Amino acid sequence: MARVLHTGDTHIGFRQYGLEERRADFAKAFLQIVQLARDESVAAVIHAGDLFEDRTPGAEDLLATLQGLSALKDAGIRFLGIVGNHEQRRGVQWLDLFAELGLAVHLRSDRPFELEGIPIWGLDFSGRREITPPLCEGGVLVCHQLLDAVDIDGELALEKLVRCGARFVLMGDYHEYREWRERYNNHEILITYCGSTERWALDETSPRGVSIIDLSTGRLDRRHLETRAFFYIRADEDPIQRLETSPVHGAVVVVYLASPQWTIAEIEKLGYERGALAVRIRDLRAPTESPPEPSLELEFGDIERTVTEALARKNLSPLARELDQIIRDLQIPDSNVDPEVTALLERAWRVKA
Ligand SMILES: [Mn+2]
Repeated sequence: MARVLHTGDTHIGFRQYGLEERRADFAKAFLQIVQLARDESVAAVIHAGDLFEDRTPGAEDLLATLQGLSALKDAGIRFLGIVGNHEQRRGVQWLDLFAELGLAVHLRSDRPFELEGIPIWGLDFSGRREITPPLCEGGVLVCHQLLDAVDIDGELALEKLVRCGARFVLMGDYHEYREWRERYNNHEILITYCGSTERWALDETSPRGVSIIDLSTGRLDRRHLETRAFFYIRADEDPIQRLETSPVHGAVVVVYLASPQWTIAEIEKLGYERGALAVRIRDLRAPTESPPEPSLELEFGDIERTVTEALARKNLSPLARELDQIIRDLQIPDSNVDPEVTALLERAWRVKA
């Protein structure tokens, strides 16, 4: 009886809102999953890509990852993974490094890995429009792509995926948990997204979790993850009153602001006074002729941090953030910025907000 834990989109190393606390949160969520896998005595953790936020995780991110992978190995639990768009490199992948250390298996599309007699194929993220899943007769396929069933711009058709012959398709890339049961050639096929493990974007409002899947019976159970509190204030609520009467200490406060009755500055100020970790305003008000309101959060002295925080407030697309990262990375010589940016654009032809 092979039970596996399906996770993905852990985005370790994401310094969300320019905060070290958030960076630590993403690593903590991964270690929580490791503990869960041990408690559940699963045969394997299947990671469907975007283990890291980008191609260049820091030493503390790698340390936490190695600690997690070692703890799995000590418990006799396999870590089977594929490469997502966020961490994908041109040459050797981080996953290959972990495989070399005996801590992971990089699943392949040309030959399956056998887990208790069940063949498991993997397909790394591909930026090509025409994706042909391998034939996975009676087994498991792990991939990191956007299905047309969740996004009209999705590059992979659900209908086409069903024909790969797998009994289970375990997916990453889309950050919400989804599950479809389809029939093909008189077999049931389970296609599922596990969802991200920490809130990577403000609109990821539902609770985060992972899936425990029994590959013999097809049963899927969700397990809840304890993640950073996000406190949402709707556009039809009074943000000042809500902040004054709610426990927001340590939380990320997200305010949808539709009324000109309040200023961004006063909401931010109150949120921080109440001990919020971060205050994020989604300004839904109609743009006016007046210049944009200045924000409280201006710090001088550390220009790099100031720029990072200013950019973090911009709701930039992942692609824009990656571009910024390449341009500001002191380890990339100026002469390499051009080819690095070109390579990034070639790879990331699709942009998700
Ligand atoms: Mn992702």
